[in-house]
Amino acid sequence: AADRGLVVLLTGLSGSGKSTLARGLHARLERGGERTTSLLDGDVVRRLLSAGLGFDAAARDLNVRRIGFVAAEVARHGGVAVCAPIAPYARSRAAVRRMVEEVGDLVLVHVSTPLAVCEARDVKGLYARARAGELTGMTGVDDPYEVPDDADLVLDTSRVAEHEALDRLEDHLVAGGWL
Ligand code: GGZ
Repeated sequence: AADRGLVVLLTGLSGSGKSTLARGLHARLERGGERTTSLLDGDVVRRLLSAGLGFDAAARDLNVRRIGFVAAEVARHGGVAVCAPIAPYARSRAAVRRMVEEVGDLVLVHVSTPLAVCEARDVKGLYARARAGELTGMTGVDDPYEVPDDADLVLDTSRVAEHEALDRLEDHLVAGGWL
């Protein structure tokens, strides 16, 4: 499977640590030099690929499908794509799975850091704004996060350190024959 295209999709709440893990995994894969890796960074996706899209259900679904489409193209050519949208809806994640599995493999990682921890971190102050009623449709507050029942790996960054989480991810990819 070392030549199979691979998409690693990290899903979880805002502040769960997805982006940090995605960037860390990307760096490790690049350093390893065995696989060329594309990082579909959330901020960049929202700024370019999904510029102008909001956060209602239809927009989120489209955003996640766009990421899936690009990631599947990377996988089609034998590369690895690492992406980390919230991807709160099972339906959108299933659509990504279908696109990817036509051409390669999908590893779904649920970054399961509890809401209370994400909210305590509140890196961008979004949870505070949502609690104050200044922001509506915040995932975990007044918009749903549908917990995946098909995750290959579940990582809670309030319980495992970043390096440990990255070790587990890497071990999983080695065990699956992708590295
Ligand atoms: C959730 C929001 C919202 C709402 C803005 N709900 O922690 P962040 O700031 O940097 O990451 C979040 C990001 C989520 O975008 P995604 O493209 O990953 O979401 S989805 O997969 O649902 O399309 C957060 C910020 O955007 N943000 N408003 N209402 N997160």
